Amino acid sequence: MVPVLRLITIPISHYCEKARWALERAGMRYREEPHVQGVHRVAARRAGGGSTVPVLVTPDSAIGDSAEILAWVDERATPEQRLYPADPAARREVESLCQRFDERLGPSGRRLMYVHMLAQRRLTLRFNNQGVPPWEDRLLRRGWPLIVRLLSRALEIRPGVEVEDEAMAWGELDFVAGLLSDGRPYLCGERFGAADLTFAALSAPLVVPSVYGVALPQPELLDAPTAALVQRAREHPAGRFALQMVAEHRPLPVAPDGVAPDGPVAASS
Ligand SMILES: N[C@@H](CCC(=O)N[C@@H](CS)C(=O)NCC(=O)O)C(=O)O
Repeated sequence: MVPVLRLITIPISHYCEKARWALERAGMRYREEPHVQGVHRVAARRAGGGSTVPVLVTPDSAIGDSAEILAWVDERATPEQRLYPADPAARREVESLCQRFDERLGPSGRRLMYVHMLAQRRLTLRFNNQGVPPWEDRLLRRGWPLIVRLLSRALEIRPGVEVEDEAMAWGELDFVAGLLSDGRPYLCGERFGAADLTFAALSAPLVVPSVYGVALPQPELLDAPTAALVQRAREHPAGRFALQMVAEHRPLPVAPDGVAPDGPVAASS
C-alpha cells in the first residue's frame, strides 16, 4: 500500500493553500495536519522540514517550501495538469514570476491581514483554528494576549507597517494588471500554470475567496475597514483575475479529513 502524503499546515496560511491547491488539482491524495502559529514550527521540524509551513512529507523526503512542493507535484502530474511549461526559457519566466509573488505579495498581504485580524479576536480564533488539535485551539484562546505579542514580533508588526504593506500589495496587483492589460488569458502562455496558481493563492488575504482549503471570513463578517479593503481588492482588475482563477481552476476543497475521496494515490518516485 502506498503511504498517503502528509501536508503540515497552518490551515489559514496562503502558502499552505498554494500547496493544497496544487495537490488537489493533480488529484493527489494527502492528509492535512493543521496546526496553530507557533506549534507549527515544532510540527514542521518534526516532519523533516524547516521552521515554516507548508511541509509535504512524501515517501522519500520532506519538502519545506511551497514552490518546491509545486515542482514536486508537477513532475508527477498528467500532461494536461502540468503547471510548468516544458520549454526551459518559458519555465524560467514562470519561476521568476512565482518567486516575485512569494517574496513580495505573500509577506505583504499576510502581514496586512494580520494587522486587521488581530484586532478582531473572536473572528480570528474561529477561522484561524479550523481543524487544529483541541489543545492547540485552547492554547491560542487562553494565551491570546501573549500570542498576539509573539506573532507581532515574528511578523515585525509596528505602528504604520500596514501602510507600507498595503502599498507593496497594491503595487503587486498593479503589476499583474499591467501584464493582463494586453488581453492575455493567463500570466504566462495560453494555459493555467504555476504563476496563476501562486498569484491567486497568495492574493487570498486581500480578495478572501469563498473557495479555499478552509472557510475564510467573508466581508459581511469583517469590521468595516477590513471589509472595505477586501472590497477594493476584489474590484481591482488583478483581484478579479485572482478570483476568476479560483473559480475556474481551484477544485472544490476535499473532504474534512483532508483526503481527496476519489483521487489517485501519489506515486512514490
Ligand atoms: N518560502 C516559504 C514561506 C512559507 C511561509 O512563510 N509560511 C508561513 C505561514 S504563512 C510560516 O510558516 N510562517 C511562520 C514562521 O515563519 O515561523 C514557502 O513558500 O513555503
